[in-house]
Amino acid sequence: MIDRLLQLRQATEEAVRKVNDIEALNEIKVKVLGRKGELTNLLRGLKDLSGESKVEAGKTANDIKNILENMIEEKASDIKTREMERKLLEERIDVSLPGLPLQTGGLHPISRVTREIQNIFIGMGFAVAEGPEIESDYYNFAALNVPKDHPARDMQDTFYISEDILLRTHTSPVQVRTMEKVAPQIPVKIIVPGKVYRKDDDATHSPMFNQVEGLVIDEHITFGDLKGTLMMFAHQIFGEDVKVRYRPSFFPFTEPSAEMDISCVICKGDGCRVCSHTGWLEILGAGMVHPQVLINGGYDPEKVSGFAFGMGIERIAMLKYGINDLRLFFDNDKRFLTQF
Ligand code: 2NM
Repeated sequence: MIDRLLQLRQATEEAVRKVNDIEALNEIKVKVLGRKGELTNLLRGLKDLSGESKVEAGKTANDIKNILENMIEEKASDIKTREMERKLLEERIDVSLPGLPLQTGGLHPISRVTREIQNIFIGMGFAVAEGPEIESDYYNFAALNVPKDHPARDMQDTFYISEDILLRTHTSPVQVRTMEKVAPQIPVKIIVPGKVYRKDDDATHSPMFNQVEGLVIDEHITFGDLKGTLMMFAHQIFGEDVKVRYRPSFFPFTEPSAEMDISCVICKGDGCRVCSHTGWLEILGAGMVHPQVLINGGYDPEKVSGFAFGMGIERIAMLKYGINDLRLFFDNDKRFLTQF
């Protein structure tokens, strides 16, 4: 009996040592310790023994049962630990691997330049005003002294919604609306950013583009105020080293009128394709507000005077960033837009 017990112990220990998965280990456990297991069967045979040998065999059988149970228990926990380690290794995440870059949104270059222009004028005491893009003939043309036979009023140049309603061709109607609202208060110091619409469509003209216009009204406003304000603006947006010059021009709503040029930001004034070999770039139109426009806005031109100006944002942005094709702003190509 003892021999058979020792033999069973040795055989079982060997089998347990060799086994590597939990199912096979369970099979051994059932085969030896189960209800019909080999050790259980041997224990059943104890009842045929008697005296000393029964006691001895019983004790040995119980010891072996405990030893094997412990061994199988330990082996099971070994297998589980190894299985867990294998799984962790297999599912390991390399936390040092750089993550996928997040696609973050950003401002359109036109929005950036608009804000930059706004901030420069806010720094000089201007307020920002906005108004409707669908306008009446009165605010867009008549109040601004634009005569009935002016080419801008032609169907060819303006998007008409009806005979009297149109898409604004400049943001000046907002200046007139502001004057009406606040007159005869002084001073007026506003800039008006926004979309405007003209019936052009080619490489250098878009049917929709963005403008910033400005208006100052106060006592004793002179052309010197206009020059100083716009020179400050040019230096802040293009750099202190740019030169400015003014040329006479014509607008129905200003008298006198002028155009401001800056020394070419590409060639520094030497002459290149961008400045048509003149060394100068036209960047805005301006002038002293026409007395009739002041009257239309509710001001007395005998008591106050003013200057006004207007510029195209796309053109400023193209010069600032060295962009050669206007259509890039409207294509929505992320390869272009993500550069800003
Ligand atoms: C320009 C050029 C010159 C202008 C005039 C006015 C108003 F309403 F005050 F009369 N607003 N904007 C103006 C003057 C605009 O754009 C090239």
